This record gives sequence, structure tokens and C-alpha cells, in this order.
Amino acid sequence: TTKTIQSALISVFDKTGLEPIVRQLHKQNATIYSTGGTEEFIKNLGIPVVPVEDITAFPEILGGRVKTLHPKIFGGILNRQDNPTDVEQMKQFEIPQIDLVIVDLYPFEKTVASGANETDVIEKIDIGGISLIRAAAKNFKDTVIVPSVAEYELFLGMITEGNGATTLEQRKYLATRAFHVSSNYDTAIFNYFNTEDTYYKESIANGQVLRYGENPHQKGFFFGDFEAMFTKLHGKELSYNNLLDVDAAVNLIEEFKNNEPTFAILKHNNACGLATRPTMKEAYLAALACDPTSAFGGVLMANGHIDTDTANEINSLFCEVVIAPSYDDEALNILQEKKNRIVLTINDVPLPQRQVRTCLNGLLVQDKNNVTDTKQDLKNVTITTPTEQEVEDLLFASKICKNTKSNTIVFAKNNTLISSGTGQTSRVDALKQAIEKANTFGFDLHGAVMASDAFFPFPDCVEIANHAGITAVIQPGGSIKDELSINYCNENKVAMVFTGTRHFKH
Ligand code: 93A
Repeated sequence: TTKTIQSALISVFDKTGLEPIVRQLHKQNATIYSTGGTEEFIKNLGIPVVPVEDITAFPEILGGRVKTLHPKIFGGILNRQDNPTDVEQMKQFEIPQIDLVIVDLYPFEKTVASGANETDVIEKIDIGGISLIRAAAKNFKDTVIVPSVAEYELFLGMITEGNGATTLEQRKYLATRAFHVSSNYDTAIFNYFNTEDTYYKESIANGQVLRYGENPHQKGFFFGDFEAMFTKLHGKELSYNNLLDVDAAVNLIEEFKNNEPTFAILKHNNACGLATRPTMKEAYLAALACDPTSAFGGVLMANGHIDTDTANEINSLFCEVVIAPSYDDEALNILQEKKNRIVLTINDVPLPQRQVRTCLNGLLVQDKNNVTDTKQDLKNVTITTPTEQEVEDLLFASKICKNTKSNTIVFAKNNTLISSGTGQTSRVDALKQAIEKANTFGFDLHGAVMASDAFFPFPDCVEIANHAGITAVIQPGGSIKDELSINYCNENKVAMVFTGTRHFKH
């Protein structure tokens, strides 16, 4: 499977870095075939080179559009050396063996980026080069492909080390790189041709057409398998914003999957109510009490069965979506009284582990934040240690905090969300918002706990929180000024724990 290179076809747009390769090939007595400009370049190095025209007995035609597209070239690249018919036909048609193909394609993307007109751009669609790359990559068992300038160094290393030969493994690796080059190249061409209208046509074909996007003047599509996750029992079509809220609800409730009955109310992707209670009805009422104003038009989700009692309570609230794993028949009848209210059951399927969003002219992809802080993760950093109930509340608050837009501060007490500051540009603002909301809805913050998605850069947050009545704090820690926050807590008998894990959500 190790093969010595005895012949090469070189056709490259960018000649940079080619010289040492050509010298090495010459040193090992390989025959070098080449196209116009590349041939000129090699000749100028004083190294013998055979023009492809000598193989094809055909000149470069159509202004360079057809140079290498010829059976004698592609036969030389694609023949299987262990196939008797191939070997026979090579002889019959006097096709020269080509062991190595080096190509660097016409710079299509650069030409587009330069603002060139359509005619010039289209001339930069490489046809022969891409075919050479694909042919040599397909036949990697016998042929080596170097598909772009980016692989020159690697390839030179391979043949110097291998004394002019390559291994099957190396050839297969280069073939993989080759298909990477060819697929990217065709994608770039597709993107150039693909105007917005064809994009939407594609979307209509592949995605679910939504009534509109985030606002009525924006088109919107959903690409995904909604039915794999949910069964829709009732209500109007889910909107773009509904889907985002459902996504947020599902990820939030996932944190409380194995808890006692837990009910969450979300608005604009953030929890505005969440509570754990012995019964679902109590959990719902406690969640609603957190912020009944925001709950209006919200998305509701339960971690368990919704019974008739709970459904009766929910029914008096105007809400967009209700989600639960199951419902009493009677509960379902009640929830379906409102024509537009969307009622979903969530199937017991694992949640996706990757998150994707657009960024600039591409995408950002990341692993889902799968870290949920547990008792074992907590490090007491203050003289005062949290009580058992406080520890429970700290972990409870941390789960909500993790699923709320940064910067966020969450207050909780007795397994109930009291209030939060969400999506603020400063942590102090998030804290002030949380205090104000707690006051608005009549909560006493004495004995409540505070969670922060990231560390406190200054001791101001613990100071303000202490004055508001907070007795225990959970945060990742890791600020160079941690000591100042710790000292303040010690002087004021506030308990603080570090988790070591930041929970940004943007
Ligand atoms: O116009 S092409 O698509 N037709 C061809 O047959 C062909 N063969 C190689 N372009 C073709 N090439 C490309 O020419 C190569 O991919 C390379 O980018 C360039 C090298 O041309 P030269 O050696 O004349 O500089």
C-alpha cells in the first residue's frame, strides 16, 4: 500500500510554496505534467516539465475553460492498478499513469469578495481543477491528491519522510481534505448564486413555515422535528416567539425533572415564576404569585401530571402555552376551553446536546450547559455557613439563574422563586431589579437567598443584598476581588458559597 510517486500532474493557481515540492519530485525522478502558467513556473525553475497538451494532443481551448478535461488525463488518474481491464485499457489507449495530482483552484471566493462583475466571477468557477481533485481523491488507493496550497507543507513532509512514497493512510487523509476543499468550493458557488428568494424557497421546502418571525414584518421558519418532542393537543399554531419560549421552558424544567411537583411560568424566555410544592396546584399558585403581572400571556410548564384542580386554576389565567408530561382527561377539557391556548404534552426524549445560533456571516455552535450545581460542588467561603434550607434554596436559585439571561440575579426562599433581575448590562442593575420586583409583589426578602450567574467584581452586590435581607449567597467565585465580598459577608453574618462554575446565558 506504500506507493512511490513516479509521475505528477501539477495545475495550481497560487504558485506559492510549490518550488520545494517540484524540486523534491525532480530529485526522485518523477515525470511532471503541467498546465500553462504552472508549466511556465516549473520551467523557470530549470526543472523539466511536460505540457498536458503532449498527453492530450489537444491545445488549451475556449480561453482556458478546457485544459485538463480529457480522457487521457482522467484515465491516468482514475485507473485502478489492481483491475486487469483498467490496466489493459491504459495500454490500449496509451494513457500515461498519473500518481500524484496537485491542484490549487481558481480563487472563486476571493473574486466574489473583490466585487468583480458576474462574468468575471463565473470565469473563476474552476471546472477542470475541481474534477482533478475529485478524481484523484476518489482513487486514493492508487493516487495522491494535494488539493490546495494549504496542504503543501504537510505533503512535502510526507514524501521527504517517506523517501518519495506515501502510505494508504496518508492518501486517504489527503482525499478527505480534498473533499473538504471541493465541498466548500461548491458551497461558495451555491451561496453566490443563491439569492434571498431562493433561500426562502428552500426554507419553505425544508422548514416549517411560521406565520412570521419575531415580528409580523419578518418571515420565519422552523427547522426541526417538533412532533418528536411534543404532541400538540389543542390550540393555535405555535409562533416563532412561542417556540423560543417553549425551548426555554423545556430546558428550565429539565433542571427540576426529578423534583416534587414543580411549576414554571416563563415570559420572553425567562422564568417569572417557579415553585416546588407537595401538589401541582400549590406549585402553580406559588409560581403565579411570584409575578402575576408578567405571567399574563406567558408559557407554563409543569414537571409532572396536571390534574383537574391545577387546570381549573390555570384556566383563569390568559396564557399562550401549557406544557406537561400528562393531563387528567378532565384537566384537558378545561384547558381546551380557550380556543387559542396551546396545550402540549412533552415526550420523554433526551434534549439536544448542541446549541447553534447565527453569528456574523456564520454560525456559533456550542455544547449545552449541562452543569447543574449540586451540594458536592458548594464550597463555604464564609464563617457563617448556610442552613440546610438555605442550601436547598441556593441550589434551587442556581438552577433558575443558569436558565435566565445574563446578567442575572435570582432570589429564592422555601423552594420558590421570589424575583429576578434578567438580561441586565450590569450585575448591580440586575440586583436592583430583583429587589424592586420583590418589593412590588410584597415579598419579604429576610431569610431569602441570592444566586448570581457570574462572580461579583466588587463587594457592592453583597452589600446591597445584605441590606435587602438576603442571608445566603451562591456564586461561582473567581474574581480577583472575591476577598472583599467574603470579608463583607463575614462582617455581616451572610453565608456565601462558591460553585466554581459560571453560568452565563446570552
Ligand atoms: O477552466 S478550467 O476549469 N478548465 C480546466 O480544464 C482546468 N484544468 C485545471 N480550469 C482548469 N484548471 C485550473 O487551472 C486549476 O485548478 C488551476 O487553478 C489553474 C492552473 O492554471 P495554470 O497552470 O495555467 O496557471
